[in-house]
Amino acid sequence: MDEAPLLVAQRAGYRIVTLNRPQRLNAFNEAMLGALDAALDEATSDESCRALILTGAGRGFCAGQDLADRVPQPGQKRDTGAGLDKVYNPLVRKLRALPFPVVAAVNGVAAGAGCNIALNCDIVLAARSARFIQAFAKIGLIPDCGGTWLLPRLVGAARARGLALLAEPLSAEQAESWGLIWKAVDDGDLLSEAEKLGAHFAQAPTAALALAKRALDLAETNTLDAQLDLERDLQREAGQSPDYGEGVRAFMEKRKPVFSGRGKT
Ligand code: LHQ
Repeated sequence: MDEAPLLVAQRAGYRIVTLNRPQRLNAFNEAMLGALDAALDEATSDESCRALILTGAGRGFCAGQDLADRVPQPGQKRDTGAGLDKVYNPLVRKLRALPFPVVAAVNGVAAGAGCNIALNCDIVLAARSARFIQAFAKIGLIPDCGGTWLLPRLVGAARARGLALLAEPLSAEQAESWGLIWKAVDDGDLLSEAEKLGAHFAQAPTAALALAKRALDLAETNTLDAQLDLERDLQREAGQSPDYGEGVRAFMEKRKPVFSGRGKT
């Protein structure tokens, strides 16, 4: 029997999801994409899950779409947009809307859709030996999975164009210094650092973090005026959560807060 293309490990308050086709650098095939979609749904419906770590098995994080499944045949009518419409775009939307923080632990090369799935995570940690490649130009495609939206926002127009048009690998350290990712860490520390974040988020005011994620996403298209109104509305919602009361009480009592993670009751 084939090995499962995705592994899910439960920890106290968070899950580790591992892309598991190491012989293909965890390139996405249909089975893996379906399993990833289901794993996101399961994590969302588990109230005790307050963070997710996404990583890869073996020496790569993810090499993007498995190209062996997409070899164009002569005379065949091709619609490369259909795969985005049906699978990748809903997956990116779901990933970004998760109601808890998502940490990418990029253990090795992240290319094509694999790179952009990582960059859609809330916090991106990368092993120092990892590389980020907008590989699309090498096969005559454009950056997808939100790449053309994310890149200029994360690293600015000039670097976004360089990355998209040259498709050269970017080291983890360069990615950190450009602001593409949160941090590069020593290879041997990657998973422990990611798990530290998982454990931290497992005790965080999750509902407020979900609202902060939503506000930051909407800020990309809002005017300052609209964003001030949105902050008012979301702050009102955060203020009705039990965690707000607990956070302030704990501060006044000089103790560590015990957050439930729940939203307004
Ligand atoms: C692979 C792959 C791979 C299959 C490595 N597929 N086998 C959207 C819409 C519609 C259609 C298409 O796709 C998309 C979204 C996309 O993601 S497009 C972009 C697809 N990805 C790429 O173009 C990246 C292709 N891979 C590479 O350029 C290299 O493998 C990188 C730079 C990632 C890593 O290079 P190396 O470290 O030198 O490893 P390698 O090339 O030797 O790869 C190891 C094995 O993995 C090798 O198999 P083999 O049997 O020879 O050991 C590769 O063929 C296989 N592999 N990526 N995407």
